[in-house]
Amino acid sequence: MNYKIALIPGDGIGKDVTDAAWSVLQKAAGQSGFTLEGTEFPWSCAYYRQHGTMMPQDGIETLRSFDAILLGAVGWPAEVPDSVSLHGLLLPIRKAFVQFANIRPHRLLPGVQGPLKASAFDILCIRENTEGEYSGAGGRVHQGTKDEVAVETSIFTRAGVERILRFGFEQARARRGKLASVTKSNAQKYSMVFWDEITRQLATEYPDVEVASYHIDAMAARMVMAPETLDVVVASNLFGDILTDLGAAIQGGLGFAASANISPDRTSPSMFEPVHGSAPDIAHLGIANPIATIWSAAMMLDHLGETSAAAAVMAAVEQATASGIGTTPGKDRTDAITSAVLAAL
Ligand code: GGG
Repeated sequence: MNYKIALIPGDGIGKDVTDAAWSVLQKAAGQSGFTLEGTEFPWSCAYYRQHGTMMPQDGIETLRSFDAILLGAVGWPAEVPDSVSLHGLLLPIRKAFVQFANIRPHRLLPGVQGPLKASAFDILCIRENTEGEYSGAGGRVHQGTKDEVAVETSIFTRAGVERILRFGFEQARARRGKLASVTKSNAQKYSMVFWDEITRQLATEYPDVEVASYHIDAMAARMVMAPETLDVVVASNLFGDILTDLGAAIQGGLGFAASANISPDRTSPSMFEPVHGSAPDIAHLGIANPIATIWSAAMMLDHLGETSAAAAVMAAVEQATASGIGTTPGKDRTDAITSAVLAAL
């Protein structure tokens, strides 16, 4: 079997971490008897400076023919505003390919010391990925005057909320049977009350899943105080984005936080990327931790149906971290961590 993979390293440390993950993927593929054919696209803030757009006009159509996308990081705020780079590349890909489920696992890898006393947690955050607060609906008028107004509307559709919650229920059913649905329905009395209602409606179809609704503030506290009580956590685009940085923190840092943007009906490619951004402060120093991207690459193999290769990559990552490699920020260089994973593989 041959899989066509679109590689978008992006900005900053994106190139270092995708190169690392690609070398691990190639070795895993060779061992498991399939091939991965990569095509690299230079779409990034550097591309924007040359062309005035983050990707070409036919970028989405170009990506459509691939089996999956591996992305590094997007953003170089010193030269391109983050709002331009995010809305020019990452968000359009997620929306165009209906990658409505952004899956982000949070657990401690062996040998990694998190900041909490609790170490036995295993949380799967599922972030709604195509609408909500990141819909891009809004505008500004009277710019630069004292009468200036900015409006940004969150869009929650029944179809969008129902499909992400149903995805969450299914994941909970396949794991430990617990779903936490996150809103702020005391303050946001339309969209979030709507989300809570749909949670209750779907719960009747999943009597085997234990469901609880939390406000985002209570969930933030619970992830710190009692993370071991959580299994699957499902949240809107913005809330999921914020909670998963907290998830990254409790699992030892952004260097360990993996993610998959899943298009569940498989009519379009899914995209795999670390949660972290381009980290301009450490770009080009060769010290970025590639583990989040290697873990995301393992999620890609799993999605492609190469489950034993995916498990082998994760076992290799865990063997490397258990021996202390890559567990302390800044201690091991990107290539040393990659070599340790390759050796374990
Ligand atoms: N690794 C992808 C990346 O560059 N993430 C940075 C970021 O700001 N992402 C926003 C988002 O995930 O919505």
